[in-house]
Amino acid sequence: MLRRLIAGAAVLAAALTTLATTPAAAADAPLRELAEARGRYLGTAVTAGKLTGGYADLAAAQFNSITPGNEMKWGSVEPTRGTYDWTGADRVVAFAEAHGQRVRGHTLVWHSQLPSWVSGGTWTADRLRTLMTDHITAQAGRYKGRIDHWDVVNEPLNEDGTLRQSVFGATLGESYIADAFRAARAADPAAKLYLNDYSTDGVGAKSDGMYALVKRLLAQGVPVDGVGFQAHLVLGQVPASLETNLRRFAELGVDVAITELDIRMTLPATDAKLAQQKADYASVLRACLAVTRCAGVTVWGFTDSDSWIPDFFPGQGAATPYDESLAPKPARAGIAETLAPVTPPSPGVCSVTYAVTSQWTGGFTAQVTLRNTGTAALNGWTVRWSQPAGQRVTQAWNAAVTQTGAEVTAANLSYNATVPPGGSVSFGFNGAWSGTNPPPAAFTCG
Ligand code: 9MR
Repeated sequence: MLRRLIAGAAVLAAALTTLATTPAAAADAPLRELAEARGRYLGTAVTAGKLTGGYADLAAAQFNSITPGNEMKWGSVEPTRGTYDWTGADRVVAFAEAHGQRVRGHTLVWHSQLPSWVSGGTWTADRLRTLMTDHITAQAGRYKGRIDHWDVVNEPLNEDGTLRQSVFGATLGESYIADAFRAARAADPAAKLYLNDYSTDGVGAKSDGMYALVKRLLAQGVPVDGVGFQAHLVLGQVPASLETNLRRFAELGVDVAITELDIRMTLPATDAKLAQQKADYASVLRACLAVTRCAGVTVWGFTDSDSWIPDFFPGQGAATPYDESLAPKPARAGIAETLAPVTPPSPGVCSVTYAVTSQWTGGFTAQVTLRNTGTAALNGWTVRWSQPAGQRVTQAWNAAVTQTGAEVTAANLSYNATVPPGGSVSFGFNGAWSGTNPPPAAFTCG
């Protein structure tokens, strides 16, 4: 239940605004905290066997969503029919839960990394459909209630937007997609169910095919909640239509997410290439922030030592935000600066982020976070803002909130008066609105 609420909040986070953190200061904040304040998640794919030491520390500190890079693929979990090995998948899920991270389950049905007993078999349509739904029921059922998003079907399309003739497509036609989603919904009703593909990031033949497919599935009542855009990109070639493309899918009534972001370059990496990569990461993040239904961004490995690129594209690499020794690259700053609070800085000691976490006719809930960006502890604090459209605070928690006309003042309570340097405190309120519910233009804090 809690997981649903958190996921819902991310999607509904409609508005936020802030004061007083410079991009440079933001670069020091954990990426997961910056993303959360913008109503998004920031995720990474990980390798279960590497989740120790500095790799684990960074994965835990910087990201609030985890995708197992390989451990949930059919070939990993069901190498022989009916015999499951959950070791790697369990390890990743346990790690995420221990660090307050969501899990993107990847993936239930894919033509690749299939065990040979599936890919090499000769199947009647009925038999293959049963194998597929049994697999989904077992895997989604095992992690029921613990997965935020499932990539139910991965890479269903050819480059021209037609159905890939995988063992599933060739044997079952498009109907396998609907059957897979229905089986996943039955096995884990709380998970958001995604269709995921690559080279669908910009508007083009393949994404047009995906768009038409999603429309058909929704028209049939198939429970598709989201579309994932892998975004395995090439340096300097972020599609100009990325944001437009995300938006047109969102307008179909589904969530969207960037699910496997990396930006590869021809090696060696130079300062100029790394600067371009920083700009490219920033523009992908900006596209997601610009589309309300973009739930978040996942990088496909956060360190260059854990990236698939050098193996698959000889001579290329350096595609992720951290280098092989786990040091941050300019791309990491590009992410941080893009996620940083949006209002220009003022020379203050604190910053404020504001997010509407849910909204309904006449009412809304907002969360406000004050962060101490100074070097001394705050002992007692207030946050002030002006409600731009007549909104009224009706109830507040974790702060004493008063409103006179449009002017609102929130003050600490005794138990949360002290905020150490770099620390933050959050409070929330319910409000009433009519007409529109824009965020406050600015906050003062101190
Ligand atoms: O990162 C994965 C790599 O370790 C595997 O060798 C590879 C096998 O195809 O799969 C990689 O992840 C893929 C993901 O599951 C689906 N989209 C493309 C990714 C890169 O190949």
